[in-house]
Amino acid sequence: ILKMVAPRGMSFSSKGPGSVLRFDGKDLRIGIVNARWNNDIIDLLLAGAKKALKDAGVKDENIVIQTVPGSYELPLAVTGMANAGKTAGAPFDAIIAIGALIKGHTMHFEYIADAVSHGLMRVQIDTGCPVIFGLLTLLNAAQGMERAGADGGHNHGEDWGYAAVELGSKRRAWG
Ligand code: DLZ
Repeated sequence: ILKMVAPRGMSFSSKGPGSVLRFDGKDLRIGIVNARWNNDIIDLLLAGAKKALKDAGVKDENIVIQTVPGSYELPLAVTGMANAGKTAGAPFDAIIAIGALIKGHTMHFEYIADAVSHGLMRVQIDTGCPVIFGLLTLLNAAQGMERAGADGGHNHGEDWGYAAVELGSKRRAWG
């Protein structure tokens, strides 16, 4: 077993999806459903996701965005979007669900986080449409702003955009 040792004062990190694999999004149709709660965080994540989609070649007219009040509404709205796309003969290749849940003083956060996580997994298994999990489960708003790339940091929304293009492309290959 090869053991990697970081030089003194440095640490190795394998966090994140690794280097971005390039997939061509020019023919893909991507949906985004975002919750409006904690909208400072959401707006940045949404911008990051759109930036990545465009960078991967997804056309503006093939990016459809809907909003819902809060994260709890995401699974049903994503289901509706996936089904509506199929019915209209313009199926979505992937849908990104974006929400930011911030822990409060009651058990509310735990219940919603659990329900939404399971709900979104169920949607993609049931519909066959890849659902990208853009739900941040946060201990405070500052964690969310950091993950949304405020102050020039890494914006997780970009990862979700690229993940949507990768899964959308792969799903086409799977048939
Ligand atoms: C009610 C609520 C609370 C307290 N906190 C959040 C939150 O941090 N993030 C979020 O996306 N939504 C929150 N909501 C709203 C619920 O998700 C949902 O919209 C309402 O309970 C109505 O179903």
